[in-house]
Amino acid sequence: MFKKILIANRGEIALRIQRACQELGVKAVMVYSEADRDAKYVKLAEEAVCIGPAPSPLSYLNMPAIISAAEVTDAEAIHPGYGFLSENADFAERVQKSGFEFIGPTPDAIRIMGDKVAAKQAMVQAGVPCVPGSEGALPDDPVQIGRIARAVGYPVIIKAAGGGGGRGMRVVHTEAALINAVQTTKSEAAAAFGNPSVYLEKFLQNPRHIEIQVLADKHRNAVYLGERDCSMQRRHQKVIEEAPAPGIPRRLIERIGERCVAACKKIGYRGAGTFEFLFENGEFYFIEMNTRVQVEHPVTEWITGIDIVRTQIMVAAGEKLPFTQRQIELRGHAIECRINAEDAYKFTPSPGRVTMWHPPGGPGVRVDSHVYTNYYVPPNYDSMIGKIITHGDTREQALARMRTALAETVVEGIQTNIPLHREMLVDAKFVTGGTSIHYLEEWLEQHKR
Ligand code: MV4
Repeated sequence: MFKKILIANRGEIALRIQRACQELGVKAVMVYSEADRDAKYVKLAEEAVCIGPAPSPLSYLNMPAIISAAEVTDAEAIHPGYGFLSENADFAERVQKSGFEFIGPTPDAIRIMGDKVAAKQAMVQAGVPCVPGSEGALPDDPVQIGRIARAVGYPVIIKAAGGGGGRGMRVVHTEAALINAVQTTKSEAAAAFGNPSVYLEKFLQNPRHIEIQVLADKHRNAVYLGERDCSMQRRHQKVIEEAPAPGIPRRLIERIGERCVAACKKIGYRGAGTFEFLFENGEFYFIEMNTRVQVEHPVTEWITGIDIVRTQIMVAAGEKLPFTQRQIELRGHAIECRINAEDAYKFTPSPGRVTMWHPPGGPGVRVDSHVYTNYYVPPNYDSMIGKIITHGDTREQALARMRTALAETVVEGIQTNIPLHREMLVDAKFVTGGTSIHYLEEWLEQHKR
């Protein structure tokens, strides 16, 4: 096992990784920007290194500063967390070439999954079901593009190969609008991602977002840890996640999970990963793969009893996965509410001093947050300041515990989205379960204030 790891992230996930290090007896080096200097999770680490001023491009995205911090502290490995440099293949490569272990997949795997056309081709070859569409990037010839779209059937969606997470997409309803939409998406993609390549898919009108968590080691062992339902989102930002996904038969999950594991083995994937699917009319359609630990990993940790962050570190150190697929059993139901420093209905960011932080507790409640009374939420980063996760034997119990947890929680001095969560947790359709990716945005439209 490593003696020392550098944590190249901030906030709640930096604290989460530090906790895993403590449990493994691994020393943690925290890097921080000037904006995070006084945060308690920074003081808690064995060592801490300032990597630059508050703006992320100068600190948490500053590759030479982070690698230098690893050098001066003699760390052996770098955990990138999520966001920032976590899915940057060039960073993973520079980490490796500087003699450190990157806690994540190989640079090649990150690169393939970052190119959505290459990722989809890899999945088709590995037998993972994908959304019907163009095989590979669209050609330049408008006649051929027209033929592809007609064969797929309208509506279609044009997506940038360099996009992902909802960036660089355009829905097309008629042949008349097709060529213009392709041209516009290509120019935007060239400007935004430096890659004009686009592909086309059948547009699914009312799907759910279901994702499969996988873990793989360096010895070609891979397992899936069930699914998560992440359909409750606004503008591609997840708000509530849960596991298992309500109403989806176990045998369907098992079938798709086995496909994901086969794909991992085929491409030599290692570390934690997530296969994102759209689920509509009883069918799964692969859309993207995330090559990092995700914000919502705790719901999977709770229903499987597996520590995903600890396992990431163990497999990066070369250890074999300490469990087989047969040993993985799902127990109960878990729900996560993301706590954001923002206006609950206008969604404007609300940074500033937290004058009171009173987190919930009790049976079946977990809080992942770096916040405390008198913590200052800097305006420079993502608005998510923590997560409340509840577990129960049943979905009903997990929901009931979440309602109690949200009622107990006190955050003063800044605005948060907790009022929205309290409303969602008593919303009849959400409580029934199985709402689509459009549900929250439609609800907000109908409850304008
Ligand atoms: C789609 C789609 C419908 N049909 N692809 C958005 C984020 C990116 N990961 C893929 N996205 C979508 N791709 C086809 N063929 C609808 C979306 C989509 C979406 C997907 C997941 C979660 C939220 C979403 C919100 C709007 C659109």
